[in-house]
Parts: sequence; C-alpha cells; structure tokens
Amino acid sequence: MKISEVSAKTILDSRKEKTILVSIKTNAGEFSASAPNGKSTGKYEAKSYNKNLDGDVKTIKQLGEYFSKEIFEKFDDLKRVEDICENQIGANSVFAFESAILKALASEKKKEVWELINPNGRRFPRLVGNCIGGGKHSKSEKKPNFQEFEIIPDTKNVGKAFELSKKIKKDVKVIIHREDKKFNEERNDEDAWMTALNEKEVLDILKKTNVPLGIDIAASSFYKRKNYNYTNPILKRSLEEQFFYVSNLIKNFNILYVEDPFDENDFESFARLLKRFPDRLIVGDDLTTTNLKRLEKAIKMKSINAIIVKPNQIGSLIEVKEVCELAKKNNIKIVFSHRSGETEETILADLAFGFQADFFKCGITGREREVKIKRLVEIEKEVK
Ligand code: 2PG
Ligand code: MG
Repeated sequence: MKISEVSAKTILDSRKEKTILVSIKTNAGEFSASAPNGKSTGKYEAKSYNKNLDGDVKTIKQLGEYFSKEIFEKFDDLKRVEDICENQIGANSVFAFESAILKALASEKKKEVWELINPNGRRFPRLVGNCIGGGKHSKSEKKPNFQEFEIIPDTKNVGKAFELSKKIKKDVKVIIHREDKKFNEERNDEDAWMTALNEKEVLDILKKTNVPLGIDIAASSFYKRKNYNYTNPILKRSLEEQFFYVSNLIKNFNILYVEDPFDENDFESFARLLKRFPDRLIVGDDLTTTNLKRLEKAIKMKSINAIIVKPNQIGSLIEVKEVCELAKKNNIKIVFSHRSGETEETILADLAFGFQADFFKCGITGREREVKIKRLVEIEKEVK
C-alpha cells in the first residue's frame, strides 16, 4: 500500500473540544481516522501535540512527501511512521495517522483491521460500562469524588452484555430518583448519570443490580499535598485512611475492578492493595499511561494485575503492541479504553479484539461510545 497524500484537520470531540482528524490518499482509496481527548489525563501521558494542534495539522501535511516512497505491507511497518514522525508531531496525531494507515492497509488486503493484528483471535473482551459518574467528568458542584462507577456484566458475549448494560443503566436511573431528590437525569462527559450522592450511596444503588461492579477512582485528580481531598463530604484522607477506605469499599460492595485507587506515583500502595486483594482487578491507568517503561516498573513492584490501554496516551501503535505483549507475558489483564472526549472513530474495537483484550471500557450509551461497542458486536458476528 502506498500513500500519495497526507492531510489533517481539526474536528470537535463529544465535549466540543478540538481534536485531530488525519486523512490519507492511497492506491486503495482515501481513509481517515481521528483521536480522542482525555480530561483526567495522567502526568506521564505523551503530549497530544508537538507544540499545539494547529502546528501538528501543518506538520502532517509537510511530512506527507516523506511517505511517497514507503510501502506498507503489515502492522509492524507502522514503525516507519514513527521513525519519520518522531519529535515532529504528538501522540494524538501519530495515533490518528497510524489508524488511517491500518484502515487503508486492511482495505487493500480485503481484510478487517483486527485481522492485521491477529487473524486467529476468537475471545471477546468483557464490557466495562460507566453507569454513574463524578470527579473531573461531571460539572456539577456536589458529586462523588470517584470518577466512574461501572457495571461489568459477566458474559463475553458482547451483544448480550451491551443490551444488559443499557437495561441496567435505565433501571439505575429509577433508583437514583428515589435516593437523590435533586436528580434531573443529567449525563456527564461519558454519558453516565450525574448525581450529588457520595461514593457509598452510589455503590449502595449499584449493588442492587447484581452484576459485578467496578470503580475508577482517578485518585490523582484529588490528591494534593499528601492527602486525598474529598469534597463530598468535605474530608481529607491521609494515604493510610485512603487505603482503608478503598479496602472497606472493596469488601463491603464486593467490587471486582478498581482503577487508579492511589496517586499516579504511588506504585507501593497499588502493590499493597493487590497483595490484600489478589482476587480483584487492581488496574493502572494514570499509573501506567500505556507506557512500556511504567508497565515494567509496575510489574517489578507487583503493583497491578490489569492495565488500561489507551492508544492516544502513547500515540505509537507499535508501543501499544509491546505493552499488550508484556502485559500478557506477565499475566496482567488488558483493558482497552475510550477517553472522556470521544469522536465517532471505531478503530478502538478492532484494536481491542486484535490484541485480544480481556476488557473493553467504553461507556454504555452516547453516540461516540455506542459506535465502538457496535463495531465490536459486528466483529463478534463476523467471527462466530
Ligand atoms: C479514564 C478516562 C476514560 P479520561 O480515566 O479512565 O474514562 O478518562 O479520558 O478523561 O482520561
Ligand atoms: Mg482511568
């Protein structure tokens, strides 16, 4: 596959913030792909753009000519994109560019994108769906400090899990009305219900659904000067108090999945929690930022048994592959994840299935989330 022209432009994500869309002209036709935006971004994420978005849009056009002689045959050829683009454009731009190339390559070979990664995959990831939200993704003043409260239906049939999640989300709405008199069915950045209830009250509601539960505490977003600063109710928790608070929640609500329970630098506390709850998923997101070196550290320190993979945290899909391989080798579950500011790009589903992820965290409702889950359902139908 040969690229004759590369261009880029600015589009808006689901939060109406600007992001990048990259388009390429090839012998197989024209293809484009876009990148999402995070809000509770980890400190160790790669920069989205070299200087800024407009700068990357210009640079990508200029880089186009360097690709005219390149021939792309397989996934690993993306390495050449990285060689040419290194230090020229940021992670969002690299991710969108490489995604467009994969689409072109798949089309030329009359394959699906996931087949370029692993044509023999048969196992589907379990859905992790954000049902009630707080933290940085909710603009209301009174809200839980934890960012996400998730439901994780116990089925690897994606179609069934999707239907069940949507039904549960509707049922949950009725219960929130009973508990939170001010609830007006507002939805946050990820289309999760927005409530003034606190963590325990939210978990009390979700416990009634009888499906396994998850939380993304996104603890770095409220960690300051050695304290976890809760606003609902106003309360500072020291590290020790945070450890016991989270431990008690895990026990009392039988929580299966716990993402970022501590600050993004605190590999030790993650390890301590995993030691105490080896049968739960202790998940790194801001801790690991889809970064090979940080995953290596987390493995060495036994901090996690599951890792969030967000391709635009690192940009390079070659590194995404290396992260997945290293995780698998070390028995660490892989959770492919959307961002809070999403576009209608669906390649995340192909990547998740291609890399045989264990979980797919992509919300429950909202157009930008649903298109990705529907793409996974489509792959499921093709494969079975
Ligand atoms: C997270 C993500 C997605 P953001 O913390 O897991 O839910 O949020 O995209 O804002 O980083
Ligand atoms: Mg997270």
